[in-house]
Formats: sequence, C-alpha cells, structure tokens
Amino acid sequence: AHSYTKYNNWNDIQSWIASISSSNPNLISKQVIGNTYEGRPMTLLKLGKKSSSSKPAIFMDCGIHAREWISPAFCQWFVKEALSTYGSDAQMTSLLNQMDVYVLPVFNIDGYDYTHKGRWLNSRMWRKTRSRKSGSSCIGADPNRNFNAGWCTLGASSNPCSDTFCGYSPESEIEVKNVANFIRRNKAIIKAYITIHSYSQLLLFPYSYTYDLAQHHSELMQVAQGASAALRSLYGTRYTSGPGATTIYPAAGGSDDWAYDLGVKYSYTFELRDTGRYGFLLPESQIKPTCEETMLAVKYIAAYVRKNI
Ligand code: 0X9
Ligand code: ZN
Ligand code: ZN
Repeated sequence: AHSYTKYNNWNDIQSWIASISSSNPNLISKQVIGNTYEGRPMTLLKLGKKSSSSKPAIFMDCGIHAREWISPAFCQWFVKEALSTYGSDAQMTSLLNQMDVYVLPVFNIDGYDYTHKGRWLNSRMWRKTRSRKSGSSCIGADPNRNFNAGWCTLGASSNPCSDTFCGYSPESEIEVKNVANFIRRNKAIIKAYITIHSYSQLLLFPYSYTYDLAQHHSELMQVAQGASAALRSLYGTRYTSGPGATTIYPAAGGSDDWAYDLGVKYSYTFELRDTGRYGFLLPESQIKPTCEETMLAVKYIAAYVRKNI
C-alpha cells in the first residue's frame, strides 16, 4: 500500500497517481507523455488552478536515476503538500493560482522497478535505463548523459557497460525523448526546470558540460543560495550551490544543461540527502524531514520565478 513515508514501488506509485488525480480534479490532472522502453506509461501530473488562459509553468522530474529512491519520494510529497496546503498556505496558493507545476513522479520507471525487483544482490544499485540493443550484452544508458547538451563530450562514457553510458545517440533513450519532446512542445510556457537526484546535498545549475559560466550565472547563484538558506532554516541541513562542472564534476548530456540551452532560464538539479553516511540507502525515517526541508527550497525557487516572469 502507498505511504508518503515509505519508498513505494512502481505499482503503488501508479495506483497513487490514479487515485490522487481523480480525487482532486480542480487542482490536478494527468497525461501520458509516452511509454518507457519496457512499456510502462510515463504519467505527468499537472498541478494548478484551472484557468481559461494558458499559464506559465514549472516542470519538475524525479527518479532520473533508478537507485535514488528519495527522489520519487520527494515528488510524491510535493504533490501531496501542494494539494493539502492550497488555500491555506499563501505561497502555494499564489503559485498554483498563477502557474501550473508539471510533476513527473518517476522518469526512469523501468530502472526504478528493477531496483525494487531485480534478482541480483546489486540490483538495488542500478542507475540507468533498461534498454537493450543487439550487439551488446550490457543494458541501459544513463538518462542524465543522454540529453543533447554537449552530448558525450565530457564526464560520460561511450562504453555500453559503463554506469555513465551516454547512449547510442542523443535522446536514444525513449524516456529522454518523451520528456524532451514534452518540454520542447511547451517551451513557450515552461519558465523553470527542476530535477531531483540524490545524494550530496547540492543545488546545481548550468553548466556541467563546460566550465564556461552560464549567461545568467549570478542570478542563478543568488536564487540557489536563497533556496539553500530556506532549506537550512528547518533542520540546519547544509547545501552547497554552484554550477555543476565545478561543484560536483563536469558531465555532459544532462537534462539541466539541455533545458537551459533550450531557453528555460531557471534550471536546477537538486542532490538531496545525505552526504554519504547512507548515500542511496537513505533510511525511510529520513523521508519526512528530507521532503519537508526540500519543499522550502523548491517553493523558494517557484516564488522567485513567479515574481520574475
Ligand atoms: O551525475 C549526475 O547525473 C548527477 N549526479 S548523480 O549522483 N545523481 O548521478 C549530477 C547532474 C548534474 N548536472 C549535469 N551533469 N548536467
Ligand atoms: Zn542522479
Ligand atoms: Zn508538510
């Protein structure tokens, strides 16, 4: 059964998507943006007060990497909090009145499912998609190396057996193609792109495919520092902000750099808790505090974007 303080498997998340979207039809709707390699529907949730005119939007995804279980947990938490605080929390109410928030609860569903059900000891540590190609016995590509942003030039591998395999071409992974197509189709309204990963407690922004600073570097840094301060105010959790290339490592083909170069100025990658004690195996007891503090950072970015469009 589904619980916000558990790591739900794909089956439970799928039923949760169906029930939450039908129980709140005035604030939430769903649409399938395509299927995964193994045929699972990629269902995107749209949060926002219904409006006759089209609203500016924020796109947020979770679960690009299969083993980063706290990430999908955060997207589920965000949806719950958005629905339950709309009308009482002033910031959430203004956000959903003026903007729509698109939430993709699990990007790499096949990989996520594999980390729950795989038959091997190390299945829990799977990172990539689950696509196959004849000629190689190795499975999957790294979705965050498969976007068309300096594709496979830096910090990525062309070896299909590597955990950072960039894929056979940009957007070779159907999950990446589906998300990229949605964002391209809606780029006129999408003002911010937020992608949730773990772990390391970082708030990253472009670029990662080059050491060059982004055109909007100082504003992106200012917003990231404000968001980190908001996050820290709850339990004292410290985040480091900065461009990906110098703050974590140079790595091309990421969704944040791709969205930014498409014209989505406010493009952020979160690396949630912790800093390595548990790493990807963050205990379920940390889901609630992690999600509550991250809400403050995401709401900070959203409020900034809403006031500056
Ligand atoms: O390497 C990644 O894809 C991310 N770190 S993780 O440990 N979750 O795998 C960082 C992504 C930063 N952005 C880009 N490299 N574009
Ligand atoms: Zn990741
Ligand atoms: Zn709460």
